[in-house]
Amino acid sequence: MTNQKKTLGEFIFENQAAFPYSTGELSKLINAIRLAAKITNHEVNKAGLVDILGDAGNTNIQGENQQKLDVYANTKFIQTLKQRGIVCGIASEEEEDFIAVNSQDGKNNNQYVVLIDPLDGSSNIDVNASVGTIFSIYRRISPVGQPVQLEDFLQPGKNQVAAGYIMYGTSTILVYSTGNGVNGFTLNPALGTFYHSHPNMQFPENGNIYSVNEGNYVHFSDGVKKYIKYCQKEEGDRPYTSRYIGSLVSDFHRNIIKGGIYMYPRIGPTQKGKLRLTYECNPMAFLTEQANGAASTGSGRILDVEPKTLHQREALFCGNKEMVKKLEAFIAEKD
Ligand code: P6P
Repeated sequence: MTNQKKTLGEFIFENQAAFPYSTGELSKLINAIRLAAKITNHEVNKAGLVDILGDAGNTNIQGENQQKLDVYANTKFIQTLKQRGIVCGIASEEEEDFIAVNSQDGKNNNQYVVLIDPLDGSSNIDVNASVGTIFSIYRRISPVGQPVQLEDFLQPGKNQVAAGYIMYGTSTILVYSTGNGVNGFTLNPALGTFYHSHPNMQFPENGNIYSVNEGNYVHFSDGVKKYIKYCQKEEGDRPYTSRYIGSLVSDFHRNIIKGGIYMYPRIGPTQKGKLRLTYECNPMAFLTEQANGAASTGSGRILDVEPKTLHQREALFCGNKEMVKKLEAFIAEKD
């Protein structure tokens, strides 16, 4: 079956040809991500067999226990991206500050910055649930030399030139967009090749799945609570189905295929979000809009938010346009 489908390499080449002005740098960058995905996949898939499971014995800058695979994925993606001489800087959930990448000529006029969550949902590793890598790519704003955090890394999500994720699940799939729709590529592990398995991914017209950690219900705002009750009410096409894996990439991937909304509202007395704006919310919001969906903070477009710090948190509601619109209406009415 796979021999009837294009490989990722063929897809990248054909799409690069569509942009004669492009220097092919972005294609090289996607190829670097493809390589890092294969390397990480190999480790994730055998995590149960070698002593790479469990706690790496230290915590990341978020104060979260770093799982060994988190550290491994972070190292591999940074190494691979550095080697290709295309990026001038890399920011990661696992690194307090961004990493400047010097080019061989020492001038560092590489044109892209990449922000990654190397292994999102890693608390699922020990229970063998799917996890993922999320990436976000921008053109640098500063002219040359060392990248500048404010200018280059804290751009609004609408400036992204590409974004995507790799989901390490029952199969390994790379889903990404360079601003011309969303496409998915499934890895044939026997050949080590990604095949174009999901052309032109779009949220279905109607969605009937809602994904939220209802254990936090008491901490949600009145508008979010009202929307959840709306999802559960027996009326018209409802009640909707509740599905929540606790892995953003996995919940998102199911919803883009079957139709639904993913919600991580602000919670607790400080009403802060959990997800990070720059390398979780923004890339998923870019993909959402490219797949004819909507991505909101609850009161505005995620991609319009001007980031203030590298690891700042934000609420995320993304999925079918109609579902997100309905949620925003409840928030506007109630909050
Ligand atoms: P909770 C994983 O830690 C993550 O960042 C997302 O992948 C996931 O959707 C969410 O947090 C799960 O958080 O609080 O429901 O366990």
